[in-house]
Amino acid sequence: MSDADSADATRGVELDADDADGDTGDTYTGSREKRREDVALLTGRAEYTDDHEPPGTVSLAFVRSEHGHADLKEIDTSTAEAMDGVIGVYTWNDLEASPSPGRLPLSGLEGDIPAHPVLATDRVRYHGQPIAAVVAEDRYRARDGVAAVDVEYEPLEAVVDPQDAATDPNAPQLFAEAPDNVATSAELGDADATDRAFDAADRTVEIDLTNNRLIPSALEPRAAIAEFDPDEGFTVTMTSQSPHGHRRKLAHTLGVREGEIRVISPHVGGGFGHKGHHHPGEAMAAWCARDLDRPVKWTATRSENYLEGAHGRDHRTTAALAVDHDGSIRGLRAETYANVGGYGLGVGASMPARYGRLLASQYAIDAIRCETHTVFTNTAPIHSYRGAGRPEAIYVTERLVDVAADELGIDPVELRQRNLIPSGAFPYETPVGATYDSGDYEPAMERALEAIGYDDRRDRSGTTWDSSGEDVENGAIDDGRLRGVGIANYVESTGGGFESGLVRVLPDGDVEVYAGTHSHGQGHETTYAQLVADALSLPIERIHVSEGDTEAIPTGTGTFGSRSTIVGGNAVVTSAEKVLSKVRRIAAAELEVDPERVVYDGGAFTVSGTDGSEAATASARGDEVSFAAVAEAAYGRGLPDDLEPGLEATTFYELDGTAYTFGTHACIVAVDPATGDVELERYLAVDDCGERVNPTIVEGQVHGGVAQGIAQARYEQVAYDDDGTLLTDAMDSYGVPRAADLPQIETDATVTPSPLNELGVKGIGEAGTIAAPPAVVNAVCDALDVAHIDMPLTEERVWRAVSEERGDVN
Ligand code: MCN
Repeated sequence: MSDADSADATRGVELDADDADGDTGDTYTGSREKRREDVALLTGRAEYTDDHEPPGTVSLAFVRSEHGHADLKEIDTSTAEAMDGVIGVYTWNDLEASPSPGRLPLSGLEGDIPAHPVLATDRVRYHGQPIAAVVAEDRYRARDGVAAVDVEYEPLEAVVDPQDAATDPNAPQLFAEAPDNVATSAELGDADATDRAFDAADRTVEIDLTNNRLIPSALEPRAAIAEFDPDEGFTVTMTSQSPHGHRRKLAHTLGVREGEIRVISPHVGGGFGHKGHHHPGEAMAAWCARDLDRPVKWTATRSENYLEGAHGRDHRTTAALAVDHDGSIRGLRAETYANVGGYGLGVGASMPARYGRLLASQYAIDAIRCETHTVFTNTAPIHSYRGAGRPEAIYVTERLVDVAADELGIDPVELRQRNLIPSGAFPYETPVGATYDSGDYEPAMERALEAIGYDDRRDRSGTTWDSSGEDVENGAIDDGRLRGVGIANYVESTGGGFESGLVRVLPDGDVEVYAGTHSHGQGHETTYAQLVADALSLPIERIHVSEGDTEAIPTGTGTFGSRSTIVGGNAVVTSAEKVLSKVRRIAAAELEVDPERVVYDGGAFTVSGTDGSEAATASARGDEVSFAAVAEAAYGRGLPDDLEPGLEATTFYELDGTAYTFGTHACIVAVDPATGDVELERYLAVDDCGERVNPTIVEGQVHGGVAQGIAQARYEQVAYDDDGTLLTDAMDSYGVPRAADLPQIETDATVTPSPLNELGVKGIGEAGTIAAPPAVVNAVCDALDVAHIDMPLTEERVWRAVSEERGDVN
């Protein structure tokens, strides 16, 4: 895209007054359609997995490891087996004796590292790992059965910190096949070029930081109900972000063919990544259903979800920035130890791609070098959690930039502006292998700075505002708190993989849309309907969107990586266009003219032409044929000889490249130095995800993501003790914020279309989780005038930082 094109392509969407909605008016796409799914969700009519209970359903519960690391000496199931209502008790021996491999598929790991067994073999590697399964007539008796299983452990020394696990020669080794507990190592960028950049730069700025470990806290815990029929195979109703992906992985674990499994996923109450991963619970339910010939249900308790559901983040990073005195960034270096937990669930593969490739953020940095080591520890498996590598990367860069600004005595905004990739440089290739498709960073940043009143705030940051003089005129409050302002720029890689979209026109003209993605809060039922209604010029009420059933839907990929709109959206639109071209041919036959003469508008076909031709005649007659009449013709009479009956099309859409969403988030904090309490006085997000299908849904996505980003910055921290016992196994110990803990989130947008797809869209689902942590931490560090505090910024940490800064504590 040229400079001029890019400038034209960027148009700000006003926050205030009449323009506030950014609604583009005459099309569904770009309008603020109300979310169709919400009526069912809000009135309790929506069916979730646990609501499904076929006749004869029995309950599954797990005996879980009480230790982080231990050998299993003996498992005595005899008492449980004899209990009233208990139907089956299983251990690894039963799985091993069956034709099923009984292990979750490994992905992204090198060598012969054993894959996660559904039930532990002879050793457990994390607290909560399933050891035995008990099936009983109801969930209470299943739990009683679990309590009656006696497990004899021989505890082993545990390691929970990934850097210790990889670098301490005395650290316990989890797998003989993974020396130093390292699952994978990856390098990105040119080491020599980076060394040269550091040698040439005026100075080096360094930081050591932790990206804190998190647990996804979806409202609905994971659940599955598995049914087995010897003729039909398995039907697994489950909480899934990726029904086809789960079918593939279940087939692997059960040792059957994909065609023998149907996965149905009804409404899903949030996932944030972890319902895209393959865990033991769902696979065991399916295995038991086949063994017992009964429908088997498993619904995780909140604690089980916390013990075993894939966690997120958990990086230890040492990073450095090579900068000149004038603020030019010449190079960046990062070395990261990333925890993968007791078994790898595939994070090894996504680490370098998602993490290292984002380290340039929005800056033109000549040389970047990133080394990552994914490391086994005695903790729950880690996988992608909303953002999946991007929040970790952007946090490193945006923190480094603030530290550099402080050391150089340059305003952090000025330092950012000096290094932004210019709008004329797109597509832009970073030194770590990312090609940014489009971007125009300056306007988004300007909007954020203006809206937050940056210059004024900056002048007064790090000071307590008192009631004298100018500050009062500027609205300052005499409350003795320290104010700070934080800015974070970000980019988010979106898209990836293929997606299926099927559009079927029924004989009465109604339209069914099927997509291989699966909404679990994102609102696809609304946004896909908007896109298809426009593509077919039909009222949106005629469009019916379905996801979540592998039998009804062509093989797809799923919803993660903020890919649904850009890949799934383009798939359904392409199918709609294919259908429309057939509709046009049928209409032409009905109107007895060439297809080129057919004009489609407002759901009806007419004929253009004034030249005395047959078209002109038809036009003069005022001939018109409706979309519904054409649909009917497609299934019956009047079809041209060269067309087969039916009116549907399927597309397997793949994006050629990756679309990079971007933006600037800004935040103002007030810190009470006496207590360490932090109040977010304002939080403002300016995001650019290209064309917005539905601005309200986009803003909702930003709100949710920012809430989770603030949660990471301020409240959430998974804690294990040295033995690998999970201390934060419930919501009373894990700090999920309540609504009242969050500020009003203000949103604004610029629109820079992606040239990679006709809709011009990019994803938005994870932006908030990426930008919010550095925005908040930058603001608090600014207020306290300290270089760095690790997340979460608990009162104690903040109070200690203030006190240390003032020399009050040692
Ligand atoms: N959208 C739009 N215009 C755009 C981009 C997106 O109108 N330019 C709309 C979409 O049409 C869609 C929504 O915004 O309705 C999100 O779209 P997209 O960015 O494509 O992301 P996905 O639908 O693929 O969702 C995935 C993303 C991820 S990776 C996680 S994790 C996540 C998230 O979305 N988990 C969520 N949002 C969540 N929201 C809820 N409520 N619950 C979760 O678990």
